[in-house]
Amino acid sequence: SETPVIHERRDGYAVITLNRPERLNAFNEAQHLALRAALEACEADRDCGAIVLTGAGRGFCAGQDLSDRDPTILGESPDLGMTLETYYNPLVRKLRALEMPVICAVNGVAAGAGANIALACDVVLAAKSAKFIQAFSKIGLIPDAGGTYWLTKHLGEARAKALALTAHPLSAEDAAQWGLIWKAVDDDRLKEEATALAESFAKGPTRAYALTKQAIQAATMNDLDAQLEVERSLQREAGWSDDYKEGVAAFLQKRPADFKGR
Ligand code: T3D
Repeated sequence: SETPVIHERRDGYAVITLNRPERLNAFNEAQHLALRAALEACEADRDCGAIVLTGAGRGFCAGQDLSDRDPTILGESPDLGMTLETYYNPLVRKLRALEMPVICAVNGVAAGAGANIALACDVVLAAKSAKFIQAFSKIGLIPDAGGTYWLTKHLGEARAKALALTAHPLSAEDAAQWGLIWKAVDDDRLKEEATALAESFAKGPTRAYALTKQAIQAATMNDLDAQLEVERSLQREAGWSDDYKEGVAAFLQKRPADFKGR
């Protein structure tokens, strides 16, 4: 296909579609660079209140494009530490650092780094037919793109290790039931649900969303005392926003709030 990532700007939010369907949207360099550019454009766009990340065709993303790692062509072993440092790690960090919520609409199989990039997003919806596969062990690698972190944090060591060691395909419904993702939805409802969520985030108190995202991410590293401090300082900031004043006024006046994102 002509362009490895499609970036559509809609009313208040963006939809970013991985677009190498013939390879199940596996990542090559061009797709990495196009995704990075799309995310940076969203970051620079003050009126972009949410992002939906999804895949074209029957898959979400099959991880690294292994045709670029063919040992019979490459000869010597590639430095995978370098490719993580150059492509996957900055992508995961960007998804976590973006102020707007990133909704992942997992439309089909999510394998290897494809699964873990989905898990790096803030709210993950998956089509019931989708599967999450920590495919790495099948080719002699370890989970990357944050996989060892997401699996262990969300599921605990027992399930994390079994998924990583066996490459067992986890259904969307099990992923939701296990607490790895937000929810599994009927295939024909996925796009609608993801965009409805993006629309509602776009109309919401976007500054509060950014602070919420920051606070919850900090919680994974903090003890309660430290986290109470984080809440104190971020809530102080939220309390100074116009949206907070509007939210309280609207509540008291029994009308819908009209948030401005500041
Ligand atoms: O290298 C580094 O920089 C380090 C970073 C590593 C990160 C990683 O992600 S490593 C893990 C890489 N990914 C995998 O190992 C997954 C490989 N794919 C699969 O196991 C299967 O394709 C799936 C389980 C995802 C889906 O299976 P299925 O049966 O639904 O589809 P398929 O027939 O296998 O795939 C359809 C086509 O996509 C097929 O091409 P063809 O035969 O029609 O021409 C297949 O080769 C291609 N494809 C799927 N995944 C990849 C791929 N081509 C290149 N790379 C892929 N990862």
